[in-house]
Amino acid sequence: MDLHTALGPLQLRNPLIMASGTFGYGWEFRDFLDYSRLGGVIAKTVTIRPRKGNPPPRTCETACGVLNSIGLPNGGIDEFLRVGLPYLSRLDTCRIASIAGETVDEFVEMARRISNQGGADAIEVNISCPNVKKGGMAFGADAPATEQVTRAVRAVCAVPVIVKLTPNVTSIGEIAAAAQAGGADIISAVNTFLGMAVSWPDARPMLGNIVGGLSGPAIKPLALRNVWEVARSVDIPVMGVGGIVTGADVLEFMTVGARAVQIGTASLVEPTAMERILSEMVAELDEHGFSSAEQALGRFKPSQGPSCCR
Ligand code: RRO
Repeated sequence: MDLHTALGPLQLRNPLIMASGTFGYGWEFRDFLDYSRLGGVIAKTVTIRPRKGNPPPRTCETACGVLNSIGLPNGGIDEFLRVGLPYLSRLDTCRIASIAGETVDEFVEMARRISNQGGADAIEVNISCPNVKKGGMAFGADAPATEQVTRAVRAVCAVPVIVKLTPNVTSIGEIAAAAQAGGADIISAVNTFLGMAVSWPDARPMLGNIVGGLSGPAIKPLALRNVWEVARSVDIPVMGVGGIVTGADVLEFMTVGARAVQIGTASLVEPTAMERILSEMVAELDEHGFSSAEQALGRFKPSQGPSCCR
C-alpha cells in the first residue's frame, strides 16, 4: 500500500501526524512509539516566556471526550531552542514546531529564531488555544488578525507555515481564506471546542479554569464538518484533526479533503494508538480496493445523496 502524502512542500511517509500538546517534544513517548512509522510529529506549543499554565484540575473526562485547560505551560522559547528542538530534530519523521504569541511581534520573533536555528521541517502557528487570556483564540477568531499574523510569520520563515484554526467561530471558511491570503502553506483544522463540566451537588466547576477545550471522539462529527468547510474554502492543503480513533476515521477526513490528519486524545488513552490506526487504515483501503492513501483524497460526493453503506 502506498501511504505517501504531500502537504504542499512537505513529503510525509503516511498521513498520520501526532497532534501538538499530546506528546511534549518527543521524549515522553520514546518508549511507546517508533517515530519512523509516523507521518510526522508536532511539538507542544511554546511561548516567548516560560509559563506555569492554569490552576488544577487541568483535565476532566467527559462522555466520549476530554476537557482540558492546560494553559500552555512551557519553558519558553529559549529552553525550546536549547533542549526541545534539538531533541525533536533527531526524530526520524517530519518534525513540526508550534508557537503561540500574545502579539504579532512575539509570533515573528519565535518563528524567526526556530527557522534560523534549523531542525524543524515546518512551524505550526497556534492561533487557536482556548485556555489563555491574551493571544490564544483572539487571533484565530478574527479574519484580518489571522491574515496579519500569518503574513508576518511567513515573511521570516524559511520553512512551511501551518496555521491552526479554532472551531469556536461562526465561519471557519472565512478565517481559513484569511490565512491563505496571508501566505499560509497549510491549514490545521481544528483546535478544541470550548466547553465546561460542572459538579451539581456542590455547584462547582470541574476545571480550575472553569472552561476548557473539548477533544476526543465526542467532537469528531463537529471537526469533520469544519474540515469539509475549510477544504472547500482554500486551495492550500488541509490537515484534519478532532476525535480520530480508528483507521476509518482517518479516511473520512481524507474523503472530505484533508491530505493528512493529526491524532491527539487517542494517544493519551492508548499510547500506541497511532500504530493501530495506521494498520486499520491500510486494512480499510485494501478491503475497498484502493492501492494508495492519496486515492482516498477528496472523493466526497454529497450531490449523490446519502449513503446506504451503514
Ligand atoms: O495548553 C492548552 O491549554 C491548550 C492549547 Br496551547 C491548545 O492549543 N489547545 C488546547 O485545547 N489546550
